[in-house]
Amino acid sequence: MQELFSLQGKVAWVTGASYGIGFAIASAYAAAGATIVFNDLNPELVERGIAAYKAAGIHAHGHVCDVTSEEQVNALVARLEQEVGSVDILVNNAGIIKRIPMIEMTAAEFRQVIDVDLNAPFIVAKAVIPGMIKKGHGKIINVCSMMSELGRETVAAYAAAKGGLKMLTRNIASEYGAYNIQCNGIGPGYIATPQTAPLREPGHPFNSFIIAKTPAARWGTPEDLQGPALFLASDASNFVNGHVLYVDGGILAYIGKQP
Ligand code: NAP
Ligand code: GCO
Repeated sequence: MQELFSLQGKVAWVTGASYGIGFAIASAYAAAGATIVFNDLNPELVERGIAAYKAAGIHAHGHVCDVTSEEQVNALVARLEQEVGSVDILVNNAGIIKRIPMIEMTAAEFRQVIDVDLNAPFIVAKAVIPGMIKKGHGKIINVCSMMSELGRETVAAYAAAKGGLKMLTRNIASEYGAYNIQCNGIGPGYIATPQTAPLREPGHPFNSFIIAKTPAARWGTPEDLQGPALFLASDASNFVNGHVLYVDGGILAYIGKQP
């Protein structure tokens, strides 16, 4: 069984993984034996990430790369092939959110969210798939959301992007499954990270709303995602394709607290 979940000898690239969910997923992959590559938007974040991995006993390869830029992504993939080998496992984790009522949101703001949360996973997956085809295997894990299934006030662009990412996941699985490439989504519920910090401020009504909506009666932690993300990256999931694994403490199963 240990062998089935081992990532020994694998190169795993987790995008936007200096901290938060990406950092937790990459740390789990390192513990399972993978070589870790991550990128972030600026040198300060990359340095901060390298130091955080080092403190956790992990030698991670950090690079500055904006995942919305096809040019930067292709250049990084070429560099990785020289430095660590081609990517076996890709986690499209980098993401942004803008919480703005839809009729106040500009088209430029909407486009920016779609660019990072949907176009970028396409760009990065497209860049690594040829190497996976050559190797005869590959794992792509797209970080989806509750908003891949549900709507809520103020997150129109994010929901459109994460819903689209679920379908991109199914399409990659459909198009490249025959090459032994598995593309699945992981759908975190409400997780305590800097992205959700504004919603968790003391006294914010959203905090008690989420706890009431979650059968587990708590916010998730980035560590809650480690086991499911390892499953999707390992040989244990070799016949699981086009699936979104929701890790949400039961939110999607629950109608809500009865009055
Ligand atoms: P986070 O704390 O905001 O981290 C996201 C990371 O992505 C940051 O390091 C960010 O860099 C980076 N990033 C943003 N745009 C980028 C770009 N163009 N190129 C490269 N890197 C970029 O978010 P998180 O909460 O850990 O979320 C990680 C993923 O999980 C996201 O896709 C998010 O939508 C998803 N998710 C989160 C939750 C939750 O409850 N937290 C739930 C469901 C899904 P900067 O720091 O420079 O912005
Ligand atoms: C929100 C957004 C995110 C969530 C997450 C849910 O409601 O503001 O949906 O912040 O954290 O993506 O899965």
